[in-house]
Amino acid sequence: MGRARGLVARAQRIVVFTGAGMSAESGIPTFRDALTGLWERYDPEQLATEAGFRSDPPLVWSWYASRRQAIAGAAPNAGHRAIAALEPRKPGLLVVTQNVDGLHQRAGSGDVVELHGSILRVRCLAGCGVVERGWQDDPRSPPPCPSCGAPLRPDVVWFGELLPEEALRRAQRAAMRCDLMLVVGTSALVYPAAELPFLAARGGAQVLVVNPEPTEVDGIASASLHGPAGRLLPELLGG
Ligand code: BV8
Ligand code: ZN
Repeated sequence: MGRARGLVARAQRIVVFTGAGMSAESGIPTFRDALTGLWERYDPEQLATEAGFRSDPPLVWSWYASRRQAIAGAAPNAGHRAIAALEPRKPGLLVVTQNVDGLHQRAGSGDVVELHGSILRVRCLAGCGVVERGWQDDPRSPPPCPSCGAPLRPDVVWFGELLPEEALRRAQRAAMRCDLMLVVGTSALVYPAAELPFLAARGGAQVLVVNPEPTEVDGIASASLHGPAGRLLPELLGG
């Protein structure tokens, strides 16, 4: 832990890159674990696709409704809070997340790039431009678009879909410029997000991993802390 704390103390330009493990201690199942009970016979890469939604809108909509319910009942954990508390001491700190749960923002992080969108918004499936944060929520089926009547869909990035251009460009630029990338709670298997730690290392940054399990990123890491984010981040980032 001492060496890792030294890396944080010396860093000027920090990017914190997070995945589902960041929210595990808030009671939000990781992407791999999200398919329990009702959902265990489905493949996330089936449910989280436009084809999956078009083939069975009520099924996919109710999966997102069940995840939204879990998120509404959850709170940021000590890991989210430690990252938010570091911000004033490290001006320019940027959080780049694959999570769609909004917990970094609820913990007080002021600058968060949502690479894969947010489950707290919906947009028009037909792409007429409607994006909404509040809507008549019936967990059984997607409401119609108030403008063109097409179904509304979660404002997330589905597999096979391009990431929001500005978000991806901002994340890649920050990765190439940072001097420390903290990689928390991600298996780093989904692209192009998983490329970011490698971009940072190629740019000369130190890479610091926090994850109970070994991941693809350990090979390029200056240090890997094997344990839960909610326990380790307050120790690593605390003043
Ligand atoms: C695209 C939003 C252009 C939706 C998500 C190159 C090679 C191979 C495949 C591809 C490639 N390029 C593109 C692809 C295809 C695909 C892809 O990467 N597939 C993978 C599966 C191989 N990528 C795409 O489709 C992307 N779009 O490329 O468009 C294009 C277009 C057409 C054709 C080709 C290319 C879009 C990807 C985004 C999909 N949307 N989410 C929703 O949430 O419903 S991805 C979703 O899954 C998450 O956002 C996240 O990114 C990913 C899950 O990963 P993690 O967050 O890391 O979670 P996971 O459960 O895997 O792991 C949890 C980790 O936490 C573990 O390591 C565990 O040990 C750790 N942990 C557990 N507890 C704790 C902990 N850590 C700390 N503390 C704890 N307490
Ligand atoms: Zn519409």
